Amino acid sequence: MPMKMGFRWFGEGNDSIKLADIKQIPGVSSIVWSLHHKMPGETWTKEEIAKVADQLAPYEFDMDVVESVNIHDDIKTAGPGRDQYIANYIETIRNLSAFGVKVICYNFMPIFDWTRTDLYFELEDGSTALYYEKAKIQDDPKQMAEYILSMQKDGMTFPGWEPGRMARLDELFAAYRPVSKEALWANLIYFLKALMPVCRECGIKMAIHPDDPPWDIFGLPRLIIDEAAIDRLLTEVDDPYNCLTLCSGSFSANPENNVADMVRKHCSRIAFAHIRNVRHYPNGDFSEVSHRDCDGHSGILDIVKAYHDCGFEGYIRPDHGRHIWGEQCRPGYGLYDRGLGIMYMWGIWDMLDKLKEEREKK
Ligand code: CS2
Ligand code: MN
Repeated sequence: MPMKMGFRWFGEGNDSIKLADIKQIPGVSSIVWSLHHKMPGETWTKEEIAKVADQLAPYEFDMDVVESVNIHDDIKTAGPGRDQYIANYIETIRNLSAFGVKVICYNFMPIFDWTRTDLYFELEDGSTALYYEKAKIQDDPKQMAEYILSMQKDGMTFPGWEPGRMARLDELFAAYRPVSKEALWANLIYFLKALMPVCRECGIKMAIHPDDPPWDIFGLPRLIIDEAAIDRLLTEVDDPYNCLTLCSGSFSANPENNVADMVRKHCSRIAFAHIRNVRHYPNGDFSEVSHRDCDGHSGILDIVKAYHDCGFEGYIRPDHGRHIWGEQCRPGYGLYDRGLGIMYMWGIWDMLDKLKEEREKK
């Protein structure tokens, strides 16, 4: 069985892209979905999940991968509501399993999800892409949050950037102030240990997404940033249902991280692969670029080859793409460049299959 190709879709009314268009990208079998109107901590009901199942059914897409069921700040800070929110999460897992969900991608980033300073940075070919300018992420988180929120158009939500939460930034920073990196680790492990028995029973893998970018920002500790962190996470909760969403773009924003090595070392615990290419600038800034290996520094060829060598059978998706051909879409999530990314991945994969077959014939 080969890897299973997915495409992230933000849901009816929350995405400019139609399922019928995704259907025309070769080889996509999974829609990577979520209930984007739910606040972190709320239980997802079977009725709400059933609506998405009904939308996907005519296209024969599976709903095996959810990205994300976001985690309430009380779970991350060990706040007063922690156990109640964990109980809600468990109920959501049970409800998802009734629809055959196999993987939940989530992250444990404090306050902010992915962080960028320019969502439409112009590349030399006239396309635009997400950009991170180190100097701008130093002192004023509010300015950065305001910028990101100002980019939300047509009532579409940005996961992890709920306006309700962003309006409470002072309160949130105060809640995280006593939470050291070690305390955050302890809270993550507590959460996962509480979930594992239910995950085993339901056949659902928890697949953590790395912190993006993989370093502390605005004094907030970030955990899933390198090889040592992966080792720690997989050892402290050594369970086949405690898995990774290995995001090549997130990890490779730090040039010290070698994503292909991570794949080779941890393939059996990677439930979900995000493929994205990043270009580094000498001052530590980075931009996102096309999936083509030579356009960036992430090592896309090595990474895809590592998955192939390991016989990866999990789910994979192109992560962010550029904005090309005048497409009006959510930042990073257009149809065209992600479609190109998929064809690039299949190109590598199919050729590796063919070479393997030829070798075996000899
Ligand atoms: C995305 C994330 O930036 C990225 O790489 O894939 O926003 C991802 O969706 C979340 O962190 C998952 O919880
Ligand atoms: Mn990602």
